[in-house]
Amino acid sequence: MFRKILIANRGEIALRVICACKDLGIKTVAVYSEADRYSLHVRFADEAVCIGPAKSTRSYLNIPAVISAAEITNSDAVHPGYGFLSENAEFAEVCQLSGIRFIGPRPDAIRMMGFKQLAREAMKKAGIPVLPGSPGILKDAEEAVAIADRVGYPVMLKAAAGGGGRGMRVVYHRERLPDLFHQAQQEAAAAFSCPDMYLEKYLAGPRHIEFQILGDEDGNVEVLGERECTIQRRHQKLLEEAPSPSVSPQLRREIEERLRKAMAGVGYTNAGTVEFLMDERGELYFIEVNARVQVEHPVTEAITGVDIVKSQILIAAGAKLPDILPLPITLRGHAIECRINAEHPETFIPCPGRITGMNLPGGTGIRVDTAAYTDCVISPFYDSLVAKLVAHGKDRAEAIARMSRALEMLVVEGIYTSAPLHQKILADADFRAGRFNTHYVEKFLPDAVRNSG
Ligand code: MV4
Repeated sequence: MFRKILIANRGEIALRVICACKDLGIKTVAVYSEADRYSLHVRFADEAVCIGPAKSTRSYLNIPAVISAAEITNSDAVHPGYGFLSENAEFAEVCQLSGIRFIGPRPDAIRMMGFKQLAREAMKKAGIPVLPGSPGILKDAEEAVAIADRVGYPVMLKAAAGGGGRGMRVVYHRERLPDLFHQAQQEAAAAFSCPDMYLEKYLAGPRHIEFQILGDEDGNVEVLGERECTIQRRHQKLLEEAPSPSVSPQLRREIEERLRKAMAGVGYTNAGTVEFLMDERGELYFIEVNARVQVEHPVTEAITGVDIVKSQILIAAGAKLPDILPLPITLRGHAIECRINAEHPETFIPCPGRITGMNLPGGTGIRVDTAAYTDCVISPFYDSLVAKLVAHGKDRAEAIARMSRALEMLVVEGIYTSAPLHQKILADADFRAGRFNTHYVEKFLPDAVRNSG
């Protein structure tokens, strides 16, 4: 087992990893930027190393700085959290070459999942349903037109190295395709240093559903059910739940069975998330794999009783899934997460600043993951997540009731937060009935904002 783990992250996820390490009796090393000197991950880790200025490219994304911190502290392993270096195959490689265990998938698996078209081909070959589209990377705009004619419009052009919505274009008309192809290609080249594009049939107003995977180095893969992540705006998830109100036990069993084989087939290890889109008919189509622990992992922890971060650490240390998981995995009740962001309630523009006073809710069925405290500063340099409220209940109605109660008892003074929007969503009849798609949040926004956004 590891003696000491360096956490290459900040905020609530750094604290989350520290908690898992403390539970396992493992020493922790925090790294921090000059802006994070007074952050809780620095305070609660056993050791802390400053790795550079506030700008993340010079600190949390600075591979030599992170590796040096691991070396001078004699750390056995690095946990990357989410974001920053978590899906950087080169970083994972440098860790291994420096004799530091990277707590995540192997570099080649991270690389494959980063090339979305490669992942798509591999999943298709393994029997996972994908949307009709190009068989590989598009050679040029002419080939794109030929394939789009076959697939039928609308189609979506996607950057092979993309993700999070950048380098994507929806194409409704044949005549517009060459132009949009070149636009998307240029955006992709600028953003990811890779102009490769592929295309898929476009699904209008889908639901976004993702399955949680754990794999060990013996080739065992387990699926911990799915999360419903449809409630989002501009590719920022706002509220997630597990299980999805629109996945039947039969569909879950079917997808889980295929995913176990497919992910074992590509030799996937550690934690990962397989994302799907669901159409109006309730069919699921693979879109991409996230090779990291995700922000919304606590809803899966609530309904499975599995500590996902602890599992990541044990897997990286060589543990086998049958020895660390309560198999077979069973789902208990329903969980909801609300991401409380520092942002203006109407424009969704980040509103960093000092929190002058706060009360965090608790009580039966409530978990709060946060690194915020009274007098802390939500920095403009990083994401605007202030806290994750997680409610667990025997069913969806009880989880909703507990979340509403938690939101009422949440106080954050000195900054604006998204909490009022969450209250509106939880009170909405469509949300309560499970009637929503990816366009759902737009209806809560004032017309002026909706039109300009
Ligand atoms: C799509 C799609 C419709 N059809 N692919 C957005 C981010 C990236 N991970 C994939 N995304 C989408 N891919 C096809 N073929 C619609 C989206 C999409 C979306 C997906 C999930 C959640 C929110 C979304 C918001 C806009 C677009």
